Amino acid sequence: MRILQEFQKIFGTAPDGLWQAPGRVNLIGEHTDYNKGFVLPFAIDRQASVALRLRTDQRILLHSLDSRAEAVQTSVDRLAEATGWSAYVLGVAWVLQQEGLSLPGFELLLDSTVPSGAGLSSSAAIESAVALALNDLLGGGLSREELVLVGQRAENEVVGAPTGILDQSASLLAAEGKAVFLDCLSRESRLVPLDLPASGLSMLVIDTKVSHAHADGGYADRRASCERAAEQLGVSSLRELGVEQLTQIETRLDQETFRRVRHIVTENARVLKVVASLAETGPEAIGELLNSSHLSMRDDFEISSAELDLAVQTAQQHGALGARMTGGGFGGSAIALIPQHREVGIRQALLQAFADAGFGEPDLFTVLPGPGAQRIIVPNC
Ligand code: GAF
Repeated sequence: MRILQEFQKIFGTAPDGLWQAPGRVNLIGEHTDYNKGFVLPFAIDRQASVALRLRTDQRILLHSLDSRAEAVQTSVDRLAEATGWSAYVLGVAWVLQQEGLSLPGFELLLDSTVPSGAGLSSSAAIESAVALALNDLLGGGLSREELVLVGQRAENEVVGAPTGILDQSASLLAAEGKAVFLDCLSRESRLVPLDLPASGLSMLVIDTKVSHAHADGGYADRRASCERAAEQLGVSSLRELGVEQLTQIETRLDQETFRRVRHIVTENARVLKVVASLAETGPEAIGELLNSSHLSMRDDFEISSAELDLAVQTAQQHGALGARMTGGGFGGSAIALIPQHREVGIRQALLQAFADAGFGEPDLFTVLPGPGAQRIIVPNC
């Protein structure tokens, strides 16, 4: 494997091991995680790979096979100063240190096939791979659920993005052919079968190439708005509110805040409906729920973009069963649930629509629900 050969070249020795953690597509349940609601992501068959070797001193050396990511040299007493791509690695190391793990220096090489800025959790993939690696090598004994919180804390406190537990949960708790149904209040999760090929379906990702970052203002603004609304309504989180209460809630909030709340409340209900439909009928039954989720994000939560709306609309018009933007929004990717035999036509239509609108060419690829984070067993590691 290239990462192992390159590790040997850079550090002059083999790593202690190799770990992989996937990016994710969120099937449905957007911005519901930090509102203690429901989410239904699945891991995609693209991942961050991390080769890592512990050192006997305090030095930390980080390299990436991505030529845009500069090598970083630091030490275990300077973890919280991390910036750029190294924050995802060093942030996790910092959290583990804060939680009492005695951390030696280490050498790390990263290789990722999750596109960054595409709303597919490239950062959580790195955090999850590093968390699993350090926990394994240092005998941390943390469960996967605990590692989810380590990744989230790294993201919140070192990277500076006020995100929830969706992305790390998808990366660490996923399984092949399954989606992860997660209750963000109890933190209980259950794997839900998602066999797209058996229904003659594919999941097409439309990466608009309009980059997004959760440390930017929009994400934090939506989170703050939800928290203010919960306070105003006297509930500990928006999870406590049901669709039947919306009419009564409307009179107590300003119009914009009400629309934010309506997105969260209806999105939670949609997640539950998707889980029920998958069990009763299968993925062919969830298209309309994906479509209404997108409208709710476009009109109520206002986190879509012209490119995402065009992607969704074009896919719908050319035979998708359903489509929606996925992830935090303000750019990134949309997903479209499509009959396999319509894939060629839908791809052509998307490329044409983007060109006609004067937008940059989107990246189009299909994904399958893949395995969660794991240690890859390789000889001599
Ligand atoms: C991003 C965040 F990291 C998640 O926690 C979640 O809030 C998501 O946006 C929106 O559903 O991926």
